[in-house]
Amino acid sequence: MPAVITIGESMALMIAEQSGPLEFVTSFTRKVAGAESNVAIGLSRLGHQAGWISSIGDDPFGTYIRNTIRGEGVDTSLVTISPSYRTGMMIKEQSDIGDPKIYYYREKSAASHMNPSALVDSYFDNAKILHITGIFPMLSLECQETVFAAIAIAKKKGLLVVFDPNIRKQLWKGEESRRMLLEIAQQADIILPGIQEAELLVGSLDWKDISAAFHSKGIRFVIMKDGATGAYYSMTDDEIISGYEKGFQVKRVVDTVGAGDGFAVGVLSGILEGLPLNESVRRGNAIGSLAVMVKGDSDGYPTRKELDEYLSR
Ligand code: KDG
Repeated sequence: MPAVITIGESMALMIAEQSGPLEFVTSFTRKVAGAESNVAIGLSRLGHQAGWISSIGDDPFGTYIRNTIRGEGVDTSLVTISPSYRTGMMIKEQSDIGDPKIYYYREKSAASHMNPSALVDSYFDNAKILHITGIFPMLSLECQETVFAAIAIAKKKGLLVVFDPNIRKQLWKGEESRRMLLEIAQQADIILPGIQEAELLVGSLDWKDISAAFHSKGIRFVIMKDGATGAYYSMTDDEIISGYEKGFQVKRVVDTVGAGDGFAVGVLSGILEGLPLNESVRRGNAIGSLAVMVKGDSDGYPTRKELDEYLSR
């Protein structure tokens, strides 16, 4: 039974082998993309039991995704194969300046048609954490309902609810999206936004004010990513404990996609292992930095041995 449960869509990821506009690209590398399965994979590499709830199409990409994620040791027993819808796809352009452009082919995907019937109460029995991102509930109303139903089960069973807003421009519907993400955030124990995401959700403020705004909504832990620079953290107990953990410098950034999920892996694994918050955040920074040095979302996530070596350099 998993210690951490995630729910979301994963897609076949095609990474362009040449830089520049896609119309001139002739070869691609195939990988798996999906914020929630990234987190499950990262935790599994560190030896934690993680479960990923999803739906895939009855097609070769669906099989590839499920087998890859399962091969990483993630529990996929609640991944259904849809008879009616396909597996989503994502294409990544390569750019020599800045982050790559992303193209989604995910409308009408199997995962975007999931509904609360995908959830099994007893699956949550021995779990400690439910990890939700803002991507999945943006896909459809049914996905939104699935997220709220999962949170309700998690709360009933005493799990910590972790929410990473993971705002995606292509899925964003303005005020409607903001309201919905805030509604999820209000039910979370821990929120992991990037600074710009936090500003979008609660207004442009200084980080302490942003944390206070989230705390006033009942969120106990606010951990805010500041890119390569580091991350702020703030925790309400009897009093507020807050601080900043500096990021890890890397020689060359190849691709930042997947770094936020790597950060979540560090924080969540730290919490599961009872580390103090600042050490969990430091671990998040470490895994985020390992993720940006390679192309695939999760290829840079470390095993336990690799993490220990990296942290003790
Ligand atoms: O966090 C990484 C994800 O953005 C990427 O794997 C793709 O899940 C994805 C999405 O929906 O954009």
